[in-house]
This record gives sequence, C-alpha cells and structure tokens, in this order.
Amino acid sequence: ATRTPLIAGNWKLHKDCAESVAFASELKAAIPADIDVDVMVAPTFTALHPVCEVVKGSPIAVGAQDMFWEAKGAWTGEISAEMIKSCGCTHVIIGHSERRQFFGETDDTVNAKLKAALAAGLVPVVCIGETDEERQAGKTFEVLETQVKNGFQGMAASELTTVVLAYEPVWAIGTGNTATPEMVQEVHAFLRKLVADSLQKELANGMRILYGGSVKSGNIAELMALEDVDGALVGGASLETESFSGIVRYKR
Ligand code: G2H
Repeated sequence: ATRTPLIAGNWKLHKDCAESVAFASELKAAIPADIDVDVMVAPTFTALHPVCEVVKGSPIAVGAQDMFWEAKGAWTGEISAEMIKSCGCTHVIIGHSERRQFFGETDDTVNAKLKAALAAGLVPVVCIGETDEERQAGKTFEVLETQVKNGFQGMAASELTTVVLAYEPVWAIGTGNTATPEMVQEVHAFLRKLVADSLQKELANGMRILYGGSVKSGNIAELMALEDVDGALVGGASLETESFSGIVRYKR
C-alpha cells in the first residue's frame, strides 16, 4: 500500500495569536517546499485563521484540535466543522485523550464529530489509546477495539477513506515514556487488521495510522521504520522550529 506519511503537530494550549503566526512562518521557512510527507499543525482556535494565511502556498496544512458536531444553533462557546473549514483548515483532531480525560469526550461524541467533520470535507485525525491501568490489566486490544468500533459506528468503508487514526497510549503522552517500537508495531498491525475485518481490507490498507506520545526527533526514524506506522502526532516536540522540522525531515 502506498500511504503518504502525515506528521502532525498538536500545539495544545500553547502560543497566542502573535506567537502562533511567528512560529508558523518560521516553520514555513524551515520545511522544504517539496517535502515528501504531509505536514499539519494544529494551533488553538483563536490562531487558526491567521496561521492558515501565513502557511498558504507551503506544504503545511492546518487543523483544529477539536470541534463540535452541530452546524449552528444555541451552543454557546462551540465551533462547527464548517467554521473550522472557513478559516482555511483542512484537518481536525477528534477524540484526543485530553478531551476524553478532562472534557467528557466519549466514543459517541467522537462518532458525532467524525460524521460532521467528514460532511464538511475535513480530514479527521481520530485519536484512540489505552490508559496505563488498562494496559496493566491486559485490556489494551479490547479497549482499542471498542474505541474504533464505536467511533466509526454506523459508517461505511466508503465514507471513511480520508480518516486518519492516531494511536496514543495515554501513559506515553507528555511523560517522556515512548512505547517501544515492538509495542507500537503490535498495536498498529492490530488496528489495521481490525479495520480490515470490521470494515474493508482496501480501507485498512490505505488508512494512515499515526503514533503519538512523546515523539521527538531522536525517536521518529525508528518509529517511521515500522511497517504499520504512517506518521506521528506530536505534542511537546512540535512547539519549536528545530525539533518539529527535525521530525518532519526524519532520516528516510
Ligand atoms: C500526545 C502528543 C500529541 P506529546 O498527546 O498529541 O503529545 O508528544 O507531548 O506526548
């Protein structure tokens, strides 16, 4: 299968508008225009539009870190997929573990957001992952299977072709504890087979499965060398030009 890798930077709650714009223009200068991977950054909502303007004409795509599933109405504080798209964004992160852990995100809300993102033509990056407790209890595969099946509930393979999966073991996020390459490959192969068996083989072969959790320029190459790893979702190491562009330009 030919899957173009995606390296995505999740800026989380970092950088105000001016800082985001300045950083985006630094990245634009640091990342070669003919880079052979897809690159995406996810600034805060308030910086989405100016960052989209800055990276225009570069290989850097822009995504939101979250979205709401309704298109409009009395939903104070929420932001729709269409609004994100109208800023110039092409991607959206859905179901990040921090949303699940701190903001009540569930597989059902992931499912609703996924449908709305696809309807708006955004590329969804759907995050899944087990906690430390679940891994210790031997429930990793069970948990991931539930997250995938419920997250994709009611959708056909033909609707899911642009979807990107991001495997982020919760215990590896921002902790400096990266999963070993063996653990990552084992899970990614499991996920691809799960998508093949529960939906469609062709979909599974084309689906990009990213790894996330303490990815840095020092470990990206060994992760990318794994058969079923098609990119990375990077948090902490995506916040500086040298480290993020180093990850994007990992040794092939
Ligand atoms: C996981 C990841 C980015 P970090 O949340 O989504 O963060 O690379 O800081 O572990």
